Amino acid sequence: QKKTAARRRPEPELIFGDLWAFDPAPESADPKLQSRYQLFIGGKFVAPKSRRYFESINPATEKPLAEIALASAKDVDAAYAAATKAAPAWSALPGAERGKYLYRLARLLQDRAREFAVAETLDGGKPIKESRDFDVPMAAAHFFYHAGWADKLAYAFPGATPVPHGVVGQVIPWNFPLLMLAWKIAPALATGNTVVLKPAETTSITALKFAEIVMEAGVPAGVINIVTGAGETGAAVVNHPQAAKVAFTGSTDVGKHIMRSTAGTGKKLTLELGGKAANIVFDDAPIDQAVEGIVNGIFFNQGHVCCAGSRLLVQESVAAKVLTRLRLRVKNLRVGDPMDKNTDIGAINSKAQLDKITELVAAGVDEGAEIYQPECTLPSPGWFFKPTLFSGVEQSHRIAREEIFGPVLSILTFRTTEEAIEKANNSAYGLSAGVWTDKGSRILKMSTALKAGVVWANTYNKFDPASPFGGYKESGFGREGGKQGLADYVKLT
Ligand code: TAP
Repeated sequence: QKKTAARRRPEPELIFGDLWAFDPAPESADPKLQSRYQLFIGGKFVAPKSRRYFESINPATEKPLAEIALASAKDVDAAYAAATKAAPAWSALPGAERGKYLYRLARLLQDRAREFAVAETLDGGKPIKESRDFDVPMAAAHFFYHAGWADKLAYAFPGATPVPHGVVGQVIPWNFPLLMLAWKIAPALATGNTVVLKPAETTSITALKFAEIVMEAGVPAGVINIVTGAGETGAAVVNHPQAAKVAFTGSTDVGKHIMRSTAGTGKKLTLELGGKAANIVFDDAPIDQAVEGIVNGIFFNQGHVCCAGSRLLVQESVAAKVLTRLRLRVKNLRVGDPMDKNTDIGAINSKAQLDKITELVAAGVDEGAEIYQPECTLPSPGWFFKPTLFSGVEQSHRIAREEIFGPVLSILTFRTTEEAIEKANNSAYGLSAGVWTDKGSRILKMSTALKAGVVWANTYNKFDPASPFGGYKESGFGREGGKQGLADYVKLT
């Protein structure tokens, strides 16, 4: 009988084999979008003092989805006032009580998972199978994980008393809108801080839907405030005098700017910035498995991933074999409607990002690398880009040095382990890396030698809330996730 039941249950379509995935209720698939979203300040939705709104566009159709309030400096002031007022009571709550709110947020996200997945895909362009199996479950997992820490902080910092900073200003990018929100809000709340968060201009909707959940969960007014807008709103969040800590995820350029503007203010700062990860394949690697890892590493979320395996370093003796198999695999990727659950590569998040990718790909051709793109028809309207492989790439090429943040892989070769290490570390960035080999000793050697915050071995893009994530060099500093991620949200006394 057991066997029959097992046979009847369809295999979940988990492309990234995520442990945290679950079956959301099918009836909740309606994204329930409002035509206009207000700011979320002091526990309620309020119209912006600026009286201005901007449109959030569906990148797969180029049609507006909703109007979003544009927060001015005065609105950001109001958000900080609410967060400051809420801070003493929130930090004084017993950890177990704060944990209950986090558990509630996690469960409500699970209850409305399908609705959130659809909203995330419509607003950001990522394939629905990714938002359904990765973004939303991982966001819920992040709240569950930090709920567990809320009453155990004394164990995380033995011999010291962790004290929250107070109000934290948080600014996030557009590539994983809900997940980045979870990475920011969950540890801040667990450690007793209150927050003012600004989502990216092109992907504010799931943050505002999250505000609905915050109300439903009864989180005290002012503990979570969400202000939407463009870069100026972000700058107002970062530079506000009541921000005791600033947590930023985004580009290295803006990160450098923020570091300069917060210098000398006494604000605690953490930066999660760009990357140009090396995914390194040795000749003893299981090649088919490695090819899947390469594809996942660069084409997951259209390559809009800070830790994307965007530089493939392949050992010369297997380079031709890997390239042939890679081309075949790329030929079979489905580019198209993000709402189709068979789509592998969805829409590019914005026209500006599409232009940036197009410009860098043209530079790759100009500099002499060999381009491969499969024959396929891209949907129109909508912002789409073909999966692209560049072979014969030199270290000096722009496509080997600059973050493309799109579905474009630059392939370089190496002969010896030392050459692989030298090439992998020859980057201004240091966020992540991948190593494919049969030898355990080589994995250990590489993970020590590679200057990257995360090194995956014989896998890629594996995440867990318990595992700290963050970079070296121009990829930023500070860690998110795990016990280490909590440390940036407290002062130890
Ligand atoms: P950015 O242009 O840097 O934008 C990030 C956020 O900062 C957005 O909310 C943006 O608002 C805001 N912003 C812009 N100018 C600002 C300023 N002067 N002061 C304060 N905030 C400002 O990056 P992006 O294009 O959204 O995201 C892509 C980048 O993020 C990539 O480089 C990627 O590698 C990085 N990223 C890193 C990680 C980690 S964990 N390291 C994770 C995801 C992404 P607008 O949206 O309105 O411009």
